[in-house]
Amino acid sequence: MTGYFQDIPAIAYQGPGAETDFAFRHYDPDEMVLGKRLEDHLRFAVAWWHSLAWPGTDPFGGPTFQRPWFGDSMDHARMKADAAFEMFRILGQPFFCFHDVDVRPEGSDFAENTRNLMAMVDYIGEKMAAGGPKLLWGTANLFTHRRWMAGAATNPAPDVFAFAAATVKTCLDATHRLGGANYVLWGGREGYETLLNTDLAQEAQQAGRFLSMVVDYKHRIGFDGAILVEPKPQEPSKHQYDYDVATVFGFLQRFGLEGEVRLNIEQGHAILAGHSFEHEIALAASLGVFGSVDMNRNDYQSGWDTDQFPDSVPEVAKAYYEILRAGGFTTGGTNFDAKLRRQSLDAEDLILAHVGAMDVCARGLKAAAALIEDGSLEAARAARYAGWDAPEAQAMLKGDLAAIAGRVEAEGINPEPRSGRQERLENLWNRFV
Ligand code: XLS
Ligand code: NI
Ligand code: NI
Repeated sequence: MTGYFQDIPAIAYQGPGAETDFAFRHYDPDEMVLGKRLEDHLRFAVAWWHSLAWPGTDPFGGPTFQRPWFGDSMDHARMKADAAFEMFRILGQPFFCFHDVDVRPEGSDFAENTRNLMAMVDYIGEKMAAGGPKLLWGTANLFTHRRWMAGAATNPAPDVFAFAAATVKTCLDATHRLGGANYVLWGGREGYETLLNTDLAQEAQQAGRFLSMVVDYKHRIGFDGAILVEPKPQEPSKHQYDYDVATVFGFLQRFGLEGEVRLNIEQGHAILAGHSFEHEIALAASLGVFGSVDMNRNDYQSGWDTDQFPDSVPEVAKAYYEILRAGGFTTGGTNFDAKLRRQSLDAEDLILAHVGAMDVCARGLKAAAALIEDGSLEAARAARYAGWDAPEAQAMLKGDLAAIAGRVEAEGINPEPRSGRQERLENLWNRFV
């Protein structure tokens, strides 16, 4: 016991009329929505890095947080894990996520990193077995240490590629041992600073080979979780190769990996790429590669991945609508890849940030589910495309331009434009959200 969260009660659902801040008002894990418990729809996860490892720095300022577990020893790492599971017990969320560097101290070489990681995997495994949450995903941090400054898989130096491959192997082993439901790759340094020193073709080959080896190793050890790539267009690199869903899908196809790898889509990354979160989710679903989400929000004026907790029900409702349309999460879930503001110093800030975000997501998902249940929106969408059910329309998709031209002339086809009814659908949407 660290005692860090000692004055904070376990959070329970008390309904919208709750009289304390330390309660869920909308997230009742057992509430049945579309025939499934809300907890099983949302599959919430806490991110170890932002909640337990991030010290409150920003590009101009040093650490503002003073957690008792900050330090470089195994004792600190164990205290951090103790605090993590105390936090998890208070929130009662079903999952967590971590990078290797979040849970272990940095060693002097690869062997020491691996020893530290595996010792922490044992320690965390015991806590999970004692009733803690499950692992939604594990990942390797291949972006903070100076060795990664020119990339990990796409580094011009083969030794850095080797160190990255070895590190991902151990992180896959760790994730497998902890029963992870997924393994994530986010390539913050897989991009470039300047074209003047960059060989794009070479770096793409390295990235393709690297991901293929990850998939091979997953099968070799019998890890049955999903491999997920997390797109982001820039930050920290200038131009990241996993730009957005469309770009990553093209990359997967190029290396024959589209049946093996799915996507972890983050709200703030979608915005940085000039898309909406729901666009990225809907596109991934339409391509059959939707995996999981990193839930957060950016400050819309800053142009930076500010990783704030979600606070807008209408925004998250649009995301959950696309997730529900796609059939809901399978291995994936809602990971709060979100951090406090650096003035939010207190233990209770960490808890209340998650409580609020979980309530926002619950309200959003329930609104989206009500719209699905109502069915009018999907009926309108289906009606808009209904013409394609006709045999002549289907034949056209197998036909050729000359045959179609003949039919247009013979039948005197001269289409009248029809309303897209956008405002009417927006009105419908707003009756639910
Ligand atoms: C950074 C990413 C990172 C990944 C995991 O922007 O969101 O947190 O989710 O490496
Ligand atoms: Ni991010
Ligand atoms: Ni993320």
